[in-house]
Amino acid sequence: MRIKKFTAASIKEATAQMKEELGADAIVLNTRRVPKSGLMKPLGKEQFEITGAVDEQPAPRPAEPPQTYSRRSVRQAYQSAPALPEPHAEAETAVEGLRTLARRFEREEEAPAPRPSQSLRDASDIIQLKAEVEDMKSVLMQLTHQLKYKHFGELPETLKNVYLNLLQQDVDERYAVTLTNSVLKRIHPQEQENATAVEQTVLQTIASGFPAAGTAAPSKKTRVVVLVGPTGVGKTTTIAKLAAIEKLAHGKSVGLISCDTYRIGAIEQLKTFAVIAEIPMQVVYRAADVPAAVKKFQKHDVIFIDTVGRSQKAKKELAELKKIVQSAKADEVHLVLSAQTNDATLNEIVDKFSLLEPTHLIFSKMDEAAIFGPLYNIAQRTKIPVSFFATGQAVPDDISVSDGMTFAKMLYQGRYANA
Ligand SMILES: Nc1nc2c(ncn2[C@@H]2O[C@H](COP(=O)(O)OP(=O)(O)OP(=O)(O)O)[C@@H](O)[C@H]2O)c(=O)[nH]1
Ligand SMILES: [Mg+2]
Repeated sequence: MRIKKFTAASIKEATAQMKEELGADAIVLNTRRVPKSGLMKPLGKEQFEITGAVDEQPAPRPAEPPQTYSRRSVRQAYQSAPALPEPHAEAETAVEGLRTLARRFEREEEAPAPRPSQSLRDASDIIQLKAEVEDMKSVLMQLTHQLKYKHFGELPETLKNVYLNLLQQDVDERYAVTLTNSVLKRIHPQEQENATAVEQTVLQTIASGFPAAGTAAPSKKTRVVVLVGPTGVGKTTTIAKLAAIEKLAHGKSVGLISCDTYRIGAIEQLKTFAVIAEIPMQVVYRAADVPAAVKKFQKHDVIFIDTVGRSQKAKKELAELKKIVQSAKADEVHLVLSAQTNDATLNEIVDKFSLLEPTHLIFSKMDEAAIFGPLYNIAQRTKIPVSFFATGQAVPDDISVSDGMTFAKMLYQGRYANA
């Protein structure tokens, strides 16, 4: 047996080399990827090595089997042969029976014996098949790699990394393309290979495109602020934080209204806070009672209205919520979105809650999120100003006014920066 290794850019090429040198009967014993020596190029930096083998002399036909038969094979052949006559039958019939038996043995002998190397060949075929699949995978990967950059002309490596990083953070492809192109336009050509300068430009580009709402303009009129959103996203906690900040940090007079008479314990949750913070609170049971409650706080600077959490799929309940928002004559409707929600669900929530005409988005639970691409996508898609980032359970500390640069860092660096 002759064994030889062949190295080429693809399995196919290496196999062709093997067949040419060792002949058509050669088989593949093994394949592996090997790094290409010399300069590493970004694409096609690997080669494939196959180990081929061939029998130099054709295997001799197995020797004629001796004309003896095991008892078992004789018995089997006998059993499957036409029934032999009983011993007491005539001699000619017995002879004919023996002839039939002999013919069967002859037929068995003529049948080609399986070639001993058949299973080896099968194994070799499987190895080769696997290697070809690997080969195709590698070509596909190269194609995908090229397709990823199809939107761009020549892109420096640093900018390719920007694009890939944005995709990794689940930024929608079209926004990632827009961002990368904006960075390319903004950055000085001499800085394009400077990773730090590129990152700074990326952060500035994300920050300047982020729809931060900024702080509410001072007003003599009472501001009526309603928080709405799916269940458990942090509406009540956020209201407690905001009410405490308005009162303690800004010295405003605050009124609280809870419309959540649906969930057990919801009223108590806000009431406990209201008592501690010494903020007056009203509970309303129907949309029709909202105007009276608002009127009661008409001398206050801000009124926060807490609503029951509703699934975006609950049409009837969302229509009820709309009545509350309308009865309150809300100045601001903040839709609270949890940072843990995926793209598709966020889209559905925003679509269904658009019935309530949200004026702002609040991003909650940002401290628990692993990536921020979905929040970026929803902000870009809706262009609804983002008012606050809620970043923990502590009242009132874990909240901040939304800010483009803070968000840019979280998005691009893929982690909640506790700043
Ligand atoms: N980690 C983290 N937890 C939060 C945040 N905001 C709220 N929570 C927690 O989330 C849970 C639900 O908060 P709630 O304020 O009751 O949520 P809700 O939207 O009012 O819930 P429903 O009224 O039942 O729809 C509580 O355990 C809060 O402490 C946040 O920004 N980060
Ligand atoms: Mg609540």
